[in-house]
Amino acid sequence: LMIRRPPRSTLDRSSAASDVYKRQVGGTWSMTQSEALFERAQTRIPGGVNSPVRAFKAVGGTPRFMERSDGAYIFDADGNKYIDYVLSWGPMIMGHNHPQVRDAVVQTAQDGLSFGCPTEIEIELAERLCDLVPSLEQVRMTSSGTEATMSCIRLARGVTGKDKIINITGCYHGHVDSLLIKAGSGVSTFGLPDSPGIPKDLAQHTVTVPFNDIDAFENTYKSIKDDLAAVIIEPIAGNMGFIPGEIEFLKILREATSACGAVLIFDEVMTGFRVSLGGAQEIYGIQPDLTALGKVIGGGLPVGAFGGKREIMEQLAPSGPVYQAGTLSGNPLAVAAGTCLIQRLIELNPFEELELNAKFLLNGIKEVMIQKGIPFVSNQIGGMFGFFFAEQQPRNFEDVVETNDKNFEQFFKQSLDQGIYFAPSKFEAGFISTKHSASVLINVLSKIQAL
Ligand code: HOZ
Repeated sequence: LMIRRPPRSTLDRSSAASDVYKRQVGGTWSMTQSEALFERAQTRIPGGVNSPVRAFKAVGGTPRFMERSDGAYIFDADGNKYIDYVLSWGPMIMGHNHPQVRDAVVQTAQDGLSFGCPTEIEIELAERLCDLVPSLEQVRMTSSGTEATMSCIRLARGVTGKDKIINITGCYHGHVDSLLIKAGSGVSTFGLPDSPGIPKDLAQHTVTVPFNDIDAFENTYKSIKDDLAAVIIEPIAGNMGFIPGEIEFLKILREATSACGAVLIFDEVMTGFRVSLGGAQEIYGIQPDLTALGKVIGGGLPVGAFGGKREIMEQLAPSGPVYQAGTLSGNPLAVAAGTCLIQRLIELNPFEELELNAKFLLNGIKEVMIQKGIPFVSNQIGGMFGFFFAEQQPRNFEDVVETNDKNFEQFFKQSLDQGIYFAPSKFEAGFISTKHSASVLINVLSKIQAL
């Protein structure tokens, strides 16, 4: 069934945007549709977007308003087609608008959109997650990754009876009060390492340590281990660009938390079902006590989940005293989409191929940059990747800050003009899908060679 939008000329406009609209019907077309929509959006939506990085502030220019997507492509309101390396910030690992995932959602919707009661498909998804992710024995669904990490923190504090959290600088765990201290992603993009609105009394319980810095961790750990509830980390960071954790650093976190009875939390919202079927913890062979998931496990619908050892998870209400809940948690449409996508991933196990394709892309870009004399480094694992305009691979947030902003901005804009959509901030990671075939990659590289 095709639902057609009314022609633009009949759309009802708010007063502040009506000037924009008049200019359009007057036939001058002095603005693109994206520009007009952005102007209109800013009247009723703060900054014109529902999540800050989308506003293109770090790179300048107008965010493109999207209308539809298919496979490796997204299409904007002006009819432009882009090869997409953001992929809804990760979930679309088998391409946009995957027919089987879409069918699973449509079919599930025939029977109802939400019940606020348990359903069998929630058990199936929980079983699948526990089978695949090494450290999971029990799992609880949420509606976003932010809720998942927030719940991990509460549970860690609840089971340990302690308050202090070690958070790693540049890691981003959603906009959770306790975790927005020197965080990555949008907060770094906008230079807001400590957001207003977080009570000092709460912030004082979060201590930050640089990524991959064993000495700094050990010093901090020694001074607070008796009060330590949890250490939380993205084992492969995807919110200060893409930086894999170093195995020695992750091992130290595991040993130290076990030694003092604190909870080790891996935020695998990005890396779960993105770098391998078992996530980063499978790649490193390190099992956290709790894991936060999101993105791919919802197939593109709003979703999150957290899970871990049975003895910790059973402390959650209703089996235990730590309260956590959600009206739309385990929503049937999100669960159906996620279960279907995970099933396709199990059948295809595309992670090696995704990594080879990402590497091919990045090597191609590097050759172009070498010819131009522009320092460029890159990295990739499974279907996630990143690049920096720098001489050396950054190891932590402080290194990322030093990478070249001007070169990033120029590359981003030129690529966008050529129909290649990379994340609009150097603090974000890139994503590739099974639909980014050899011919798509060759097309991208020929465009980049012409930049
Ligand atoms: N949290 C995402 C960045 N890591 C941004 C999500 C969005 O803007 O849609």
